[in-house]
Amino acid sequence: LQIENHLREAIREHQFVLYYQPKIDIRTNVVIGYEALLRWVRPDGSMIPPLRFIPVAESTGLIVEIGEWIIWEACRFISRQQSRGHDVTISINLSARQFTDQNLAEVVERVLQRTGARADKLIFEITESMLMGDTDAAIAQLNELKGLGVTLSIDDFGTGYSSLSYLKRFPVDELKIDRSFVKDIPADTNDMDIVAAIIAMAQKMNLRVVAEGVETIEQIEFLKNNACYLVQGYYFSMPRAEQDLYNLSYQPL
Ligand code: G
Ligand code: G
Ligand code: MN
Ligand code: NA
Repeated sequence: LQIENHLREAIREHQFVLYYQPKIDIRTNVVIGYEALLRWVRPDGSMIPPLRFIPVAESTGLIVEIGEWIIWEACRFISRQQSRGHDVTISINLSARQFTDQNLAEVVERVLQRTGARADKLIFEITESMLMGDTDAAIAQLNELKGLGVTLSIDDFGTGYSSLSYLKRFPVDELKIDRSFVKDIPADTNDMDIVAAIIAMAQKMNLRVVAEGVETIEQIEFLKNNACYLVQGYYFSMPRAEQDLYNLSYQPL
């Protein structure tokens, strides 16, 4: 209950901020987009990691209100980037509660209209488990979102139970290979086989594929050799505050 009250206060007192992690095309080292990651900054300056409060926000339903703010903030970010002439995407993580919310598409449509953000620059990340329960409802929600022109992505791919053939039933555009399969490349040949297989199958299904948690040049070489060209990870950048994005040396400004 205490953290719940703190969360309400955090919403009221504007203590949430979005950090942004670049998504890079490793053929050119160009930043093609960012993933928005929520941060809670307490008045004393300390930062509370999302894993400590998102589960509470989810179980209390407060995530819907916080999530709506995230959508607004991310679209305002796109809009600012557009006016700088930066044609970048923004990826937003959706929680299960948000994804099942009947008003989600309506909210997204309104925010796109009001901010002038281009729908095709907005990507929603959902996890495999969110597609599992009520499959028909999930497909309906995905279709409603797709109808707005946004892009849909499966986050943490490989950690859930869905097969690629199962995924075929869902109108998604992108797979993000979970960091756990990337982190031990090239030491773990088993993980290398798994990642190569995911990339090959994603290509056959016409899905864009993104590798997460890339930290070393060896991992980048491996991904390039297997024709996965979109990556995120500490090798390029941790998630950063917006004002700290503009001095990244690899960004072609
Ligand atoms: O940087 P990192 O510690 O940000 O994120 C930890 C976890 O919290 C990740 O699984 C991430 O998906 C989740 N997370 C981060 N930001 C958000 C957000 O805006 N909404 C939701 N639902 N989850 C988020
Ligand atoms: O679950 P999701 O993929 O949305 O969350 C991404 C999480 O991974 C965030 O907590 C983010 O800070 C973290 N992250 C991003 N890149 C790296 C990386 O290269 N190494 C590690 N250890 N974590 C990363
Ligand atoms: Mn994510
Ligand atoms: Na992930």
